[in-house]
Amino acid sequence: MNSKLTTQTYALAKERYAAIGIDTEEVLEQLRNFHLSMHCWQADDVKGFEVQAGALSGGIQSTGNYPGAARNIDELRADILKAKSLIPGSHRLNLHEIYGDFQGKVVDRDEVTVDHFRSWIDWGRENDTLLDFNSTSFSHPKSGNLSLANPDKGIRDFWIEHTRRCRDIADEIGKAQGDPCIMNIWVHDGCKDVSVNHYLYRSLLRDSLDKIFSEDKANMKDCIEGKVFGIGLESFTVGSHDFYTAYAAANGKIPTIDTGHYHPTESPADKVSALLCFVPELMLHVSRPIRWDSDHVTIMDDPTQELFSEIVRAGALDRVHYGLDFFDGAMNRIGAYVIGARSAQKCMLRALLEPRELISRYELEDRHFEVLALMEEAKSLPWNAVYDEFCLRSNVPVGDAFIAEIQAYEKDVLSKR
Ligand code: RNT
Ligand code: ZN
Repeated sequence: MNSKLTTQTYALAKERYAAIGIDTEEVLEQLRNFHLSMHCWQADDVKGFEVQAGALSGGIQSTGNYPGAARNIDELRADILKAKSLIPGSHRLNLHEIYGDFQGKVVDRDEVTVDHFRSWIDWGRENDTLLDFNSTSFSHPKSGNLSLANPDKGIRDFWIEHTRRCRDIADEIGKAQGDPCIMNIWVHDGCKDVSVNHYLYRSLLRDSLDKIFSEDKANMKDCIEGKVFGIGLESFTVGSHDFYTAYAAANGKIPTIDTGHYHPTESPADKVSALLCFVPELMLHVSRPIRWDSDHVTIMDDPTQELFSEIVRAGALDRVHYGLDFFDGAMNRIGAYVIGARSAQKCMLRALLEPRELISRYELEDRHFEVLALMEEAKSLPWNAVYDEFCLRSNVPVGDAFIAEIQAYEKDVLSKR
């Protein structure tokens, strides 16, 4: 699409929105301040760079073997920069501990330090990218079915030490970048089959978290992520949604809502207003579950739209951290990032463009016909012209022009791996 057409289409859209009281220039500014935290693990199917790396475990799986996965830190960094060059706005990078710069040395999880992330801190500074962080309890000989909730004190202590170190690293990253590093803790702990020691496991997880969080840190924020089940751990999950919700509310921590971690008919969006009454902030892992936590690439589907709309309607834009979390190995992985990030942005844009003051007023006056009519009308307003303008002003490809760029990158770079 040529830029003149984009500008003209935007001018018309701007007028159309002004007629319902929405200032698209203001919305574009809000969209510029909407930062996604791009998950580094889409580029290499959650493998990481440990010299001693084993197979992916912990009940998660990346399926597909499309060629071109990043094989080392340089390739992964190049891929992230390529993806970022096709996504408007400025975005963060979310690192897992196993993506440290280990320089060919075996560094066990209870030995990791900020030194293994210094080159990432430099990379972030050079590339204008703020970093977030995750401890990694899967894909390790001591992962088993239970880590922080393991009745074996030796194993439990190993993971406590790992997670404490991760908090130290996150704090150092936050300090260096002058912006809090958001650290997520997700552990896979659970049981494959019927089991009876649920209270024991949950008490142990609570005690491990208490130990991990015993020191306050000024430059990082703690998030805790529950889920329904993992592969091979189908019957019971220690860190369920209720467990972490209660823990977060009692301890002022940030719950992570991964959109793939609920029963298929349960609405992650509906949790936003409920949780924000009791916790300071939320972290999101935006994904697309298909029948289960399958981590397909985010698209503009109803659940994603509803999630972002709920955040905007709650006036909570700056109380939420916006992470992505999908890992699809069945298509061009850079393309997957770009589709997922742009779709999340489009959902946020549509949420921002909703004539919510008017709708809210009608609702409070019990005028339900008007509410429904306006919400239906809003769906077909020319939001896409605003997104195209955002891309144009951000110097990234407008519309489907990014497809050709990804095809070229595949031909020139990915296919040679
Ligand atoms: C797993 C969780 C977790 C992981 C990442 C890799 O079900 O969603 O967030 O996807 O830590
Ligand atoms: Zn997640």
